[in-house]
Amino acid sequence: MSPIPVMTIGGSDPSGGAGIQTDIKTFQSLGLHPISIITSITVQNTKTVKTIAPMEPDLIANQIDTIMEDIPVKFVKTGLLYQPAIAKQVARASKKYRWRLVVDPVLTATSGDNLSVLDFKQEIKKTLLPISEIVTPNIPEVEALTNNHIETVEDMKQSAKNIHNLGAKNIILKGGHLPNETAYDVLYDGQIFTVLSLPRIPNKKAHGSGCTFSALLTGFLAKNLSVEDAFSQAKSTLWQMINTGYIIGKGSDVLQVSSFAIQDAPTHLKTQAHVETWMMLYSTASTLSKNLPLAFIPEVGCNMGYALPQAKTREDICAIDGRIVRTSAGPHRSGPMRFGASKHIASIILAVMKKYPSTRCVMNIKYTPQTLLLCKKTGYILASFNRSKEPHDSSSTMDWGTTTALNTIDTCPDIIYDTGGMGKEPMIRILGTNPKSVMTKLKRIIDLA
Ligand code: PXL
Repeated sequence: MSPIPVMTIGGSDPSGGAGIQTDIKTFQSLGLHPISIITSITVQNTKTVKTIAPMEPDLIANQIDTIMEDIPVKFVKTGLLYQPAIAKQVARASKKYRWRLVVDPVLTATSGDNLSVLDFKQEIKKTLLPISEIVTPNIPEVEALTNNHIETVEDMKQSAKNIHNLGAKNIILKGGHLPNETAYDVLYDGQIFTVLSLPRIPNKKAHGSGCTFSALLTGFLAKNLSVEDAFSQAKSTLWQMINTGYIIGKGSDVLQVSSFAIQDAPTHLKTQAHVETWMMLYSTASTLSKNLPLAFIPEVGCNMGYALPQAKTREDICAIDGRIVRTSAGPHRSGPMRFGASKHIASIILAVMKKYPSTRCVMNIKYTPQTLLLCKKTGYILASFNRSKEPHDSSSTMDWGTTTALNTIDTCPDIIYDTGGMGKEPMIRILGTNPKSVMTKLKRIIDLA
């Protein structure tokens, strides 16, 4: 099946962080076919926008019509349009071709530079917002469009209503500019409000996040998600793109727009503790999946789990959804970090935490007699269990085995191992307070090998 074509109409950002360039990267990363109509050339780097040269509106219309003669585009996002005459051409085309339109009402850049001419705001209120499926203003933009002053989530809701009254079907108001620890975004569909929040990622001044967010939204709509689901996925994906963003110049960060960020986007980071747990596991598992020697990866794969403080259920434990597996190209992490992802690892951690609440992290490595010898050489405390002793009515081997091993000594071990059973691979498990301490223990074992 060929990829779905999705169109972006916006400005060129030669630094590659915002505008058409990030939209193309976003669509491509989602497996969609990017169509790009350039409305303007901006002269900018990661520090500043120097000038904007708009294209002739007729030339823009000609690009659009020529594409539409040929390619059946349904999903379109607009970014930097700059001039009323350009907005008019886009509105004309959207009506003619019955687009499902996402409008990012770009007025100013993150750097504070102006990205529209004076009467542009009035023009889009009149022609573009009334025909859009989703409008995605940020706080300064919605303040400019509504003349409201916004300080709270309640203010955001009121302004979303005001934009809805202009005719837009859905409004997603991005709250990132408010000075909160948590970034709240509000979706209003004319009836209900959906408020999503994720903790702010410290020390990131991301450029292009507005463009990328609306490109993600448009892409997820094209992939047949509902507005609400597209909103939620776009938000967590953008969060991960910021989280893994990088510095390429002397100014703002650039997002990491890639299929990896889309794959790894977190779900259900409900509290700051969830975020911290997820982030530490993510950074450790990313290192592991690059550097773990294949000889230490069991046949069933290697997993690492890290629990919230006071974890009580499997849902409180974050682990790799899938595992780190062996491939001929090296170790490969086959899925993202997710709370509730591993029943196996969760059973072990929960059993350990009942007795030693601060030991919240476990990973399993391949058992060989040699590796067990290395573990002993490190001076680590070892405990073990014997699968053949498990009672028939035991409900969880891992819970029983872990508890049994812990009961053989009166301190928390660094290692719990078992030598396997009928059809069961023997296994070594490294315990620690967090992913970093487990990594340190693993490294000492590897270094002895
Ligand atoms: O983020 C708004 C925006 C849109 N389009 C282009 C930009 C920017 C911000 O810098 O450069 C081309």
